[in-house]
Amino acid sequence: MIETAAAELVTVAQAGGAAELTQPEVYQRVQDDALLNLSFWANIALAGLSILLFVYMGRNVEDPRSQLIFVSTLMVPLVSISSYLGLASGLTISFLEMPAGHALAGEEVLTMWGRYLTWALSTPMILLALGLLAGSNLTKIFTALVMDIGMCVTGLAAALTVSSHALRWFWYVISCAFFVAVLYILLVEWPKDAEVAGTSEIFNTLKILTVVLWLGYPIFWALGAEGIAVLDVAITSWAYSILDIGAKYIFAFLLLRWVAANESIVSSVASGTLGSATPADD
Ligand code: RET
Repeated sequence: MIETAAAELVTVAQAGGAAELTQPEVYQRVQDDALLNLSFWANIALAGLSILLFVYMGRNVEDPRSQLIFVSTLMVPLVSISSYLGLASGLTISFLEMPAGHALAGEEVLTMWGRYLTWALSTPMILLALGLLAGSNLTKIFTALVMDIGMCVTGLAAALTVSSHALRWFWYVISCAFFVAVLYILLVEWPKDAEVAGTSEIFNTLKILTVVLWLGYPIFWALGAEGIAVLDVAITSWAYSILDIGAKYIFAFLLLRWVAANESIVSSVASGTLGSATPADD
């Protein structure tokens, strides 16, 4: 009974175009596309170097809140290495047959779904670090993180839905709605908290960097093969990789350099913030 159900599932998956290529075959396709493969390995190398650099930068940090910012930020390149290894090995890539109505309807489109999955781990770490820097409270930090995870998971759903073209975009719109909540906290709530905490200068620099670069992701999704397909897969992958360099490594470097040099400011905002659910500025 269970075996019959499982066998039916496999047939359905194959009929839907998913999982038709084996992992070695996907890996081979990635190998054949030098540009795509290079975009993965460039990020793996960069993530490795960043980990070493950030550990070195944090070697003397003693304040627990500053250490938490370091750990949270360090998670970003750690997740990144895993994310790009998943892509380079073919583990987290599928060729999905696009539904009727899509610009590439009926064609197998390379879908790097591992990216969206790992964003659900790395982007909350970025937001946690920013929320701590802003001296925000638990309520706002929690809200930003869950909205962000919602954005990534529904973005994953948009990329993996092949039953209906309209539903792909429906998921996309839901993901954007989560994103708007994240943007609201970043642009409206946390700047006020950072003002009170005395971290507004660095916070505002990182806020602008984050908002501008993060906006690029949904734009490239929409223009790429998974969206309206005016850009091909390798270009989209490079676009994500370049956005990643700014949104992760440059962001993390600027943040950690500042935190390492200003531990006393970070530790002085600790008391009234994470430990309490009341707004930091009232
Ligand atoms: C998707 C598509 C659906 C709509 C939206 C998206 C937003 C993605 C973002 C990703 C940020 C990723 C980062 C990764 C760093 O590791 C999922 C592309 C709104 C904002 C910063």
